[in-house]
Amino acid sequence: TVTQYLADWRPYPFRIARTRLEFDLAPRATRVRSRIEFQRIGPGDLALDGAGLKTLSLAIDDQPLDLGLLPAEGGQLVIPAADLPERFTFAAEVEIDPEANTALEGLYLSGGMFCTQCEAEGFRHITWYPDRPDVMAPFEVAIRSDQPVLLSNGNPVAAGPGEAVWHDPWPKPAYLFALVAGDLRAISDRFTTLSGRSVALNVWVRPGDEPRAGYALESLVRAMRWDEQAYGREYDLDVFNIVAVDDFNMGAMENKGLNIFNSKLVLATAETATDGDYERIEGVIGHEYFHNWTGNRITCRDWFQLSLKEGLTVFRDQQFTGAMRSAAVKRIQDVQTLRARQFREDAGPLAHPPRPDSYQEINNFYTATVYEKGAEVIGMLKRLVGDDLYRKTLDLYFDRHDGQACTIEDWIKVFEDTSGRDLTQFKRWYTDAGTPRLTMAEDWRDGTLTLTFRQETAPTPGQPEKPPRVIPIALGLIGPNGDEVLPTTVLEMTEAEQSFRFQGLGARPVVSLLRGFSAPVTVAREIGVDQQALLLAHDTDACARWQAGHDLALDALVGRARGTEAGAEFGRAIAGVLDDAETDPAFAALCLSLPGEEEIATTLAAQGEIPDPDAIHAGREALARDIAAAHEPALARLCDAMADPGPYRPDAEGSGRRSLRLACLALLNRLDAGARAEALFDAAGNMTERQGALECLIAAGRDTRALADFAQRFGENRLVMDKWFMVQPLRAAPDRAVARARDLAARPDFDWKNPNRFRALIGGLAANHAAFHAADGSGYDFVAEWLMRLDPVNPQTTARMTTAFETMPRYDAGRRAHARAALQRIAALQGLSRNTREMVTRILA
Ligand code: HT7
Ligand code: ZN
Repeated sequence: TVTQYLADWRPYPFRIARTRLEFDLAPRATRVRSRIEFQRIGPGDLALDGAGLKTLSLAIDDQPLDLGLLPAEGGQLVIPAADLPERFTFAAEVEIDPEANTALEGLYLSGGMFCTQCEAEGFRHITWYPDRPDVMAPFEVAIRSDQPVLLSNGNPVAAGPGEAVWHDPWPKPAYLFALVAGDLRAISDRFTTLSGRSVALNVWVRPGDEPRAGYALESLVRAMRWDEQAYGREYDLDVFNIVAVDDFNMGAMENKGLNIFNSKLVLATAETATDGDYERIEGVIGHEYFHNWTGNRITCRDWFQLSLKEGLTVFRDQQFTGAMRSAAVKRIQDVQTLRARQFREDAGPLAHPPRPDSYQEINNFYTATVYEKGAEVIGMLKRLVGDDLYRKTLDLYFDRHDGQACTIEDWIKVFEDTSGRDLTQFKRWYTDAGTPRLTMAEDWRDGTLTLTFRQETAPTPGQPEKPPRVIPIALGLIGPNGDEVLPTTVLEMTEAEQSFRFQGLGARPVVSLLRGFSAPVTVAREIGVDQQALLLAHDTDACARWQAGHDLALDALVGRARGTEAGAEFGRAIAGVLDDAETDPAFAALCLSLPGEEEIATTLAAQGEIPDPDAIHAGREALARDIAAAHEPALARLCDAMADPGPYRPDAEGSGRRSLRLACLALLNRLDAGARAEALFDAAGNMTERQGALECLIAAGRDTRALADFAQRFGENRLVMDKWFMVQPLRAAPDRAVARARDLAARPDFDWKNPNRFRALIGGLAANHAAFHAADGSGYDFVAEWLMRLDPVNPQTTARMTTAFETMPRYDAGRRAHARAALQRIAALQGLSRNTREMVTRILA
């Protein structure tokens, strides 16, 4: 297996003036003819990437090349520099088999529709090409097929029966190439850009799905408008096409002018999609659209720089969702996701920095660290330079680097140039793995509060030393009567230990720490429950206020997992939340939703204990029951008060009310064994309520009728049935979940080659903490069995799902032995993919 190193990057010795492609589409034998106009710009051979191609001919300036030049085992085709003039046209004709392409990388078939996925290195499965992001070219693409709709990047040039020609004038790397051919219908709109250009917008779906595509189209219009207002970025082609496909390895792909989406991120109606689905659709439509500038116009020099486009684009989509909905709620949700996914990654064997310096398989680096931590790093830069300078810096970035393939250094440099700061130390956020642990000690005397911070980062694989980083610490001070005595102030910590002094204070205040979650760090501080309750009641910063309640809940849950009766303080704090719930239902719902079992396990592990999944589950159930019993009347009243007054709207207000209703229901469910949930399930007017009620019924073990009813209503709808497959292993009692997952896997409609269905069932079980980590190893065995089955079919999805095992090192010896044995069985599989091998090896190391 070959390891790629950042340090080995060398410039490509040729520029491409034009790339022309001709496709004759056929499911088993598609012909691809290419003509690529090269011009030398530096010394070196011509190296072209190819994989799984049946090469029929090769030529330079129409002179046939000997096919004996082809590499024996796939890989690079190298034509020596001595055989090449300064300028030349390379031509190739190859044959590929889209129907056999179950890996969904390159050109493949999804439900009879031809589509492509070329990021990161899929284009080499289509034809011979310099498949690296720093080689950019304008593309002209001709498609011949009997499929009615033929799409590629850029603007349409010509279309006739059985043929279409597309031209993309914007130079792009091969990973942004796309082609779609199928029986599709569009719902359409037009958008007039800031400078007055009219753009045709189309969302293409299968016939019959048109009524479910409206929200995606509206989201696109909102995203285009927002990018003009917030970043001054206009769209740059005559058309913008989005296509929904059912078989897709990830969420969506930003191909220039032709975004391809997993259909679950396009199709939605109130009856079939939850509030969460709607929010994700809006966010991901925005994300892919925003890539047009941060990713496409300015792309990455090499794949080590992936966070340059992904971190920035996630940051932009988070801002967009915050602007469209509630900024505070969005921030809290993002913090929850970061902690659940990225902190977990940073704490385990797969830890890596946002800019890794080596990899074996780049597809394994589309991670929470590259995406979500990458976005946090940008948030810190913005906080350090301020909003106005951030905007100026981004303007400079777009001006200076438009049309280029860039590095993280280029990105840091624009900030240095606009702010005059030296960001050498800040760059560690990109190069160093691990989550810094911030501790704060307080000293109070004579009206002066001295805060002493220490930062420490544990070693991560390959990085034993962790020098201190720049940490922006946003804080405020709350007086004993609840008044804010110091508004938000940003401290810049640069040393391993540093003190900051606040003078002239009348009475000892409570520190509202890490406001807005100003840095991706964990925090340890001495704080009493009364102070936490004061912050929960009075903090002006929503993030810090939520954090105070969350910490109270976590303390209680950790105590319960240890077998104590902890939770009285949290119970009292809940009374205040319930009293105030109608002021901001979405916020109240966040406070009422108990931290999950995985987070409790993480907290125990961080305190040096071995988490016991069964005790965590039992303790959490007991606390939920006690809270419900103590507050039953208020919970029941709120649950009814939050019923939908009018037609369903997937906006912040409506979804906030529904989330509060479901949070109350989940607690009451512990008392009434599913009685209320059953009533809501039967009366539900939308999928948010129906799914929420169904999850409660499964948890209560009262689900037979509801599951049958659900399958009867939605049996024909793949996306809705994915939910049905997911919630059963996820919400079933831990001692029954594996058996249930096995039964579901035996059903004929468990179409496991479809990534959405596979992730629903296998991922559903892996997310049921106590079931996946069952002491007898049955959860590990089930997941490993299915990963071994999927690997030869779809290595990318298999490899990504091995991350279920990344927390293995923190459990007891018995569980660790079961998990290791399961991973070793995967590692021993004949012909195991490079993707999965890399992941399993890193987890086992
Ligand atoms: N940039 C896109 C990444 C992506 C992808 C990567 C590997 C394999 C399949 C993939 N599909 C999409 C999506 C994005 O982050 O916007
Ligand atoms: Zn992206």
